[in-house]
Amino acid sequence: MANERVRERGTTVFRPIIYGNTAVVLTPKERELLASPDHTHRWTVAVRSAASAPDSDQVGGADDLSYFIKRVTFKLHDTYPNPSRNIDKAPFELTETGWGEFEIQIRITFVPESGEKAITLYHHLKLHPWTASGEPEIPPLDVAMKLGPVHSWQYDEVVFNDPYHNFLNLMNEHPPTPLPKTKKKPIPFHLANPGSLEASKGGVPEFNTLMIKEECDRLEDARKSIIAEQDRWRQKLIEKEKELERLQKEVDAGA
Ligand code: SLL
Repeated sequence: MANERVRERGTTVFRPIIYGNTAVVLTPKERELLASPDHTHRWTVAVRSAASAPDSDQVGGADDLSYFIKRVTFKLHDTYPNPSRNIDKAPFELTETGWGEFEIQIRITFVPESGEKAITLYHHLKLHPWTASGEPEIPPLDVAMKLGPVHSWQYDEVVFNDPYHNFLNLMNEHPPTPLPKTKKKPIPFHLANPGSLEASKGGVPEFNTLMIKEECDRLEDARKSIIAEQDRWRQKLIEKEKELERLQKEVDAGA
């Protein structure tokens, strides 16, 4: 087709995604049934749409992302057999068992009509609960089990600049489910401490637009404090320069 490879210059299209993992402690029974009895956790690493499906107990994943994602490769720790795992259809996730945390390389390949290069993200597989400071870093398994599933998710946006005309059409045919305005479930995501009351009632964290606002506020506060800090140091520098000038004059007068 004649128009297929025409780029829409100056246009940007993006899709909100989350990537990360959930993990649960295996029961002694489950461990007995495993080929590797030293494994203590079952975990799922995933790339999902940011919005959660209505009434779902899953973080994110309202939309099927296979209209623009062709493959997700999860590169696991070398202690795993065939550590490079390709997932070629939605949901782009992988469930495994293991005993240790490690960095997972997540490579996202886009559909060929996008003409886009693959991107690589990194996620630290989180197995152990988010404990408050002062507590031992890794609680014993029986304690961790009572705390419930561990969640560790990162929000991101996949941005395509100057997309091909056809690809842009394809993207526009699949608008993302918007994030909810407020959290439906009363559990603050970044404090997704599985020991919380909400979690014990089965609450699951969810990304929402309030979190975007909170992040903007944090950035704005950081920007202001950097400016204040700069002013303080600039003032100090001016004072020191004046002092230098004064001392230089003294030296010159004495010479
Ligand atoms: C650590 N640096 O020492 C990390 C490595 C490796 C985790 C963690 C299963 C391996 C298998 C597994 O959990 N590997 O038995 O297949 O904590």
